[in-house]
Amino acid sequence: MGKTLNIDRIVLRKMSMPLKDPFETSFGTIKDRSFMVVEMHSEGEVGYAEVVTENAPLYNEECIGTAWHVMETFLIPMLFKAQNEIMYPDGVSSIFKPIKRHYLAKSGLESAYWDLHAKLQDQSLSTILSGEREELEVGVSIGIQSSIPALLSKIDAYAAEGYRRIKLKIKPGWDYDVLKEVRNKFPHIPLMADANSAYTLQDIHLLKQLDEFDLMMVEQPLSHDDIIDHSTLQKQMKTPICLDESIHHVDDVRRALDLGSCKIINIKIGRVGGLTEAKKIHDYCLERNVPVWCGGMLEAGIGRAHNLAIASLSNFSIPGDTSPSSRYWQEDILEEPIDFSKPGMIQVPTGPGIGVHVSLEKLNKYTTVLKTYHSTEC
Ligand code: OSB
Ligand code: MG
Repeated sequence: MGKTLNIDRIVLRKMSMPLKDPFETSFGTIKDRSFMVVEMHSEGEVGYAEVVTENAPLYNEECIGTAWHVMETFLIPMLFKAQNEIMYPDGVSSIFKPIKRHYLAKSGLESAYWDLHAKLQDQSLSTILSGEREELEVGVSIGIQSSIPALLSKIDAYAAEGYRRIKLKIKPGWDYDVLKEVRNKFPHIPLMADANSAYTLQDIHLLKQLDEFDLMMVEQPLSHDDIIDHSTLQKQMKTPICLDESIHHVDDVRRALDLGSCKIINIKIGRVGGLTEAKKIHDYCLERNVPVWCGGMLEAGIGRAHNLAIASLSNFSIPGDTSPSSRYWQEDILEEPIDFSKPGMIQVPTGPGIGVHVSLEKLNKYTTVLKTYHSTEC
């Protein structure tokens, strides 16, 4: 608790970073990752966060254009205006409450505020959030490949690196036969599939057939905004359903669990509007004995570090999409990239805040637009 934070300026950056390999999902292919970085300055410290959206609104309804607009026009002025009333970082989400949705935009500012707060307290973000885990098991998410042999060799390589769980992206035409061959070749590997909402209840026959493969879960098989049809599907499927896109806050989780729409929750800090809601969802799922895991959004090092902090909470009992920097980047924006501590494991940073050092040189190298907002202007 304690004194309020005095933010003197906020910097928004639009970033573009080349991925090592294109990443294909049911909603499209990403070659260069576009996203935003938020810097929040106070007393010589800087809180950082990423806004994990893209140029186009394909994962959800937000894109960089909408996020920038909503942050610049509404969220940043609201934050500057009300900052003296914020006694603790969880107050930021209350300030943003009048603005509907725009979770990824809100999360960028809210998460930067948490980092800044933790740094000014000289404590790690994990500690501030009451994280208990020091080292995390890591899974990998593998995009749709050009052929099944190409996929099998990718899985081989990631398994050899020590990843504790393999997640495969699926879509109509890249599903049953692919999973069958993967299961034949890797009978014991912890395996799951993520459809990014590519199916409907008309595909129920096919989805039920996935029960053959002993998957840990199927992630978001049906529409991005649905919890009703998922409940129908879950009643007919043995494999646990995990919701990603459909979950924005703890009430969504309550409704989904009450309806029996899923048995596992993917928590992404961005998708739920920031760390406060992410922790709420974690705590609620713990009460209801529902496991959670930390999803990924092709983050650079700043977002990766935020994910490690939240994933250090006790109920993150399933390996997350919290891979080392090298999974996606030739060069990350950190002085030292995030790496395995041992195969398949990553240590939660213990330094102040997100506990990683951002390289200003690399940050600038991949910045395409930069704008600074001063508290006095609002
Ligand atoms: O659905 O989890 C998803 C990447 C972009 C958008 C949505 C998703 C993903 C991933 C990648 O699966 C996870 C990662 O960052 O490693
Ligand atoms: Mg997903």
